[in-house]
Amino acid sequence: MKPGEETPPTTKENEMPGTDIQLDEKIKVKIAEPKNWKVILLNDDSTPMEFVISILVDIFKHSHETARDIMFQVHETGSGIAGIYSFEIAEAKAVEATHQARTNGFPLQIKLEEE
Ligand code: TYC
Repeated sequence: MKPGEETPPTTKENEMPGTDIQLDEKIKVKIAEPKNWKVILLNDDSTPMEFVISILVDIFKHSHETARDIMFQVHETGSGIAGIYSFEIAEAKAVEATHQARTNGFPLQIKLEEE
């Protein structure tokens, strides 16, 4: 505005243009919960039992007793759940466990499965 020019009357319209539009539709936003992922250990013939237990304790934060139970579950049935996490955490733990296995020369296989 120029100096001395009269200010226009304040109305709702020129204060906040567009705010007098009324929407009579309700907008429903549905956001799905992100799925969790199971980290599954697979059995093999040569990864040592104690190594699998140490992975379950160190990376998946189980007690030694629970780790032993999970390891025997895998050994006896072919597979077992190490833990259930968001995809990013599941992937990071699977990568770390696989890396430790390969570094030690063991063929431990791990897969991720959506819940
Ligand atoms: N079957 C292995 C053995 O007898 C032990 C083992 C358990 C290997 C669990 C892998 O994910 C596994 N040494």
